[in-house]
Amino acid sequence: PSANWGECMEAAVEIARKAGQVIREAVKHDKCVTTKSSAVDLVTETDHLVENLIISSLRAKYPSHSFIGEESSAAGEKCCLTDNPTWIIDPIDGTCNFVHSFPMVAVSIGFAVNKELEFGVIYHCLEENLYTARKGHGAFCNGLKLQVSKETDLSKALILTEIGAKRDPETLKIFLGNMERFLKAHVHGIRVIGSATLALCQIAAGAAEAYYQFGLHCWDIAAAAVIIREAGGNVIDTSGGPLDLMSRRVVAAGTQEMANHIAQMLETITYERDDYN
Ligand code: LIP
Repeated sequence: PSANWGECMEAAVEIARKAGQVIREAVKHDKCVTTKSSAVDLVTETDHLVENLIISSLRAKYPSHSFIGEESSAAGEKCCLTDNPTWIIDPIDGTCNFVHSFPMVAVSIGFAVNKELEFGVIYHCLEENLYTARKGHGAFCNGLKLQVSKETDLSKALILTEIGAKRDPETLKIFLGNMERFLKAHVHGIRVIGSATLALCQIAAGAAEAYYQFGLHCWDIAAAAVIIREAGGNVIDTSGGPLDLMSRRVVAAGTQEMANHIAQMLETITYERDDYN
C-alpha cells in the first residue's frame, strides 16, 4: 500500500504550487486581516481561500482521507490524528509576514498514515523554492538533495526559533530567558524569521544548526519533520523524548547531540495541546 503515497505526494506538490500562485498574486494587494487566539495571531481571507482550495481539491481525489487544516481547526473542527490517512495543512505559514509582504511565506502539506508521517511538501511560494521529502527517499529543494549540518558544538550553532502567539508577561519571561541562556552560551546567533516551516527547512538544508519552539501547531511541524529527518536530522520533543505532533513544542537539529543539548537548556512554556478536545 505504501506505493500509493507517492501518487498522493504528487497531488500535494501540484496543489501546493497552485496555492502558491494564489498567494503570490494576493500578496500584491490589500489584505483583509482579522485575529484568532490573540491580537498577534493573524488570519486573512487568503488563508481561508487557500485552505479551501487545497482541501477541496485533495478531498475530491481522496474522499476517504482525513484532513487537519489550520483554519478549519480555528473554525472549531476537531484536530485529531487517527490511523486513517491524514493530510495536515497550513495554507499560509507566516501569515504575519504575508500581511507585511515580508517574503518568508509558505504552504505546508504533511501526510500521515497510522499516525506515522509519510511525506512533506513545503512551498516557499514567494521565492519559488519547493521542499519535498518522502519517508525513505531523501529530502530535496527544487530537486537538489538536502543535508543537515553535522555540528555538535553549541557555541558554533546558528539557532532559529519563533515567538508564538502568547505574549503575557510570564510567557515572555520564559521565552526571553531561554534566548538569554543560548546567548550566554555564546551561540553564533539566533534568528526569528516568522515562519516555523521555513525555519525548519533551513535546518534540513544545513543553513542553521537547530530550531526550537513552544506554541507551534501540528500543521507547522508535520511536513517539516519528514523533510528534516530525510535530510539526516533529528526532530524531538522539548523534553528530549520522541516528537509528539500534537504537543505544540519541538526541537529540531542536524545532530542528536545538538538536539539534546538544546532540549536540556529549555524552560517549558505551556500551551494547550492541539488535540485537547
Ligand atoms: C505561525 C508561524 C510562526 C509561529 C507561530 C504560528 P501561521 O503560523 O508562522 O512562525 O511562531 O507559532 O504557528 O499562523 O502564520 O500559519
